[in-house]
Amino acid sequence: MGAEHLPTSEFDIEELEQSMTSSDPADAPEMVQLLASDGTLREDVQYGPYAVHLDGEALRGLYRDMFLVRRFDQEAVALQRQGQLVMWPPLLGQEAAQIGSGTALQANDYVFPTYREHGVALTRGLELSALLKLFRGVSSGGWDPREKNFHLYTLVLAAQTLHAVGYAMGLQRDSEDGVSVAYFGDGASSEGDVHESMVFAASNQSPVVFFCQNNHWAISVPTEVQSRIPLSNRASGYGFPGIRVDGNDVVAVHAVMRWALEHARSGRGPVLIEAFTYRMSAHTTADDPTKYRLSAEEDAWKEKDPLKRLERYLRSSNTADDSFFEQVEVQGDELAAKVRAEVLAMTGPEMVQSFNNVYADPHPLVAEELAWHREYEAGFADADEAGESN
Ligand SMILES: Cc1ncc(C[n+]2csc(CCOP(=O)(O)OP(=O)(O)O)c2C)c(N)n1
Ligand SMILES: [Mg+2]
Repeated sequence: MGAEHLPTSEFDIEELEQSMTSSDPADAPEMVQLLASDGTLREDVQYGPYAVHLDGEALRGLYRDMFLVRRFDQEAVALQRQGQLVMWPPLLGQEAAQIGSGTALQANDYVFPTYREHGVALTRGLELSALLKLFRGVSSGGWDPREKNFHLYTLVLAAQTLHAVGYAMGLQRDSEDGVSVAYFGDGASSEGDVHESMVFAASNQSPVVFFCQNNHWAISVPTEVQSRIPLSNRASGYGFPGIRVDGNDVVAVHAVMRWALEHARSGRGPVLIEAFTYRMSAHTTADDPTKYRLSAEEDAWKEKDPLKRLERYLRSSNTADDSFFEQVEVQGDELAAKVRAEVLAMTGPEMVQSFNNVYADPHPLVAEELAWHREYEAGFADADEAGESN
């Protein structure tokens, strides 16, 4: 076992990594990249045409969205640290994968997210503070999914991939035009639900895009443990296209997503996109990544920061100047202050609500338990009064 990996790890990561690199290089997917790390644009015959519509204003918009969701995420972490949220899954590092893909969607497309798709939520026009209701424990959802075609956050790994395919099959049967999009992680790719989803989607040639954010970690388990081959290669086993895209390149993600949506929308069936990115922060605020990964790895990915990369391009091409970046920072602080005020004003549901939600109709057992609970709570009222009189 490599010394750089935890002795508690059950896996020989070095051996796994070697077995991946020693497989036939012809099988290694090319990674689509349109904006190189140094901030220069690249030609791409297949996907380049899907990005030509991105003029200066659109590129500045992509940067603004990435900046705003990063600022929102930072505020959510602070709120959790101050005891205002129970926990929070940060998206730091995945802004390009989410903003690039979300901005390629049409209003009638339908998104089935995991619990980390804060950037996609922003592109759908959700009030970002609504995302925090679940994590403050005041709601089991937080928004009406039908308003923006953005389903509730799903914490049961990969369950939403089945929902997405079911929805896509419904679209086919209703002759509707939208595309269903299933977001999921590299870890979730090991779930049986993903396999079943892909089989059904392929068999039905359903209009669904599987968008896998390979952020390299499933809590403390590295991607090498989930798959011996690049994840995007799995698509060919199901019989549909799989594309690996540089997930920290917002332009490439946007272009590849547009291509995939067009493919699905035109009746040619599903597509798998693997957005190759990195979770720069902890899995959630309850996690400590220093226990299972090296800071050298984190530092290497910091160099590939999606915001810095686009900033380099915007500056070197004179598409944006200091005043633009200053303005975006002010907007970020305004958003953070708004979200903070909204969260602090959120109050929890009455306890009776939990009992009312058990069955559609009244039930004697629930009524009995509610009566017990009321009596139990009333016991504290006596204690409070006694406390006050002392
Ligand atoms: C069915 C199921 N098994 C286990 C878990 C516990 N769990 C929550 S997140 C997570 C890791 C998921 O990793 P990945 O799919 O890569 O997504 P990421 O968190 O990296 O975005 C696990 C194992 C769960 N929520 N659901
Ligand atoms: Mg992951």
